[in-house]
Amino acid sequence: MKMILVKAGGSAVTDKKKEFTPRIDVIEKVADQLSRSGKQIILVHGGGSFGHPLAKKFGLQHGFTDKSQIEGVSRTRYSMTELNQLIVSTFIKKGIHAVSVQTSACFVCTDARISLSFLEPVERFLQLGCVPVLYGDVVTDTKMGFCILSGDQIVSYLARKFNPERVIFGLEVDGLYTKDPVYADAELIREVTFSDLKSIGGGETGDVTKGMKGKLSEIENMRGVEVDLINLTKEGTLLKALKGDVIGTRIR
Ligand code: IP8
Repeated sequence: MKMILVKAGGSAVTDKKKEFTPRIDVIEKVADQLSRSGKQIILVHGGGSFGHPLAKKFGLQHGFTDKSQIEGVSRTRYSMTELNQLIVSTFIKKGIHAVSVQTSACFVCTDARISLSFLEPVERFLQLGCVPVLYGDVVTDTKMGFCILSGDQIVSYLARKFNPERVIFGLEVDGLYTKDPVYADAELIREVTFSDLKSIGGGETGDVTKGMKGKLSEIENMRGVEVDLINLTKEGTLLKALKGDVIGTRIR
């Protein structure tokens, strides 16, 4: 069976307006749908209010510039572990055999791009029938000292390594829009080709990893795989997408 890669966006699984605040209802909804799908899954979640405010406060996206940032490296790493634990424990309560995989222990970057990885545990846990759960994180970088590795870059990397059946990005909006969905005339795009992605703006989110623009540039690296963008906060969307229905935006 081919596996499905799911990215649970930080803006869907946390309250971006309140630091360190999870959206338990969304996390439980995700868990329910994953457990009902019967699919093999690798899940990657974002940082949301557990990652981005701290990363921004200490300027972690710029890499090492000053010793005072190291406190931020440690605190951000710890905070991401807390969010990950919460997600994994919710999954386990719902009967999913989730296994946390610490991102900074299996990826090293060079200029904020993955240059080294150790994914054998991910592959082997998957073969055992577990659901590996990775996350956007602060990782070491051979040039910058450290950097922020987004969950989106991890998904794009895993998609190229593991050739999944499909990739699903769970957001807090319905999909990809013709412009930032804060504008009333923004329209939801149902289907788009990889070649047309460049012409779409998408909108900013204030994330250190560049929000929708950053996401689209990672998606561009996944040509050949079917990619769905869906609203993770709505009832039943993930289960439908896992079964192959077009719920939000399909990119192919
Ligand atoms: O939310 C970034 O991951 P993303 C994680 O997937 C941190 O961009 C630590 C800010």
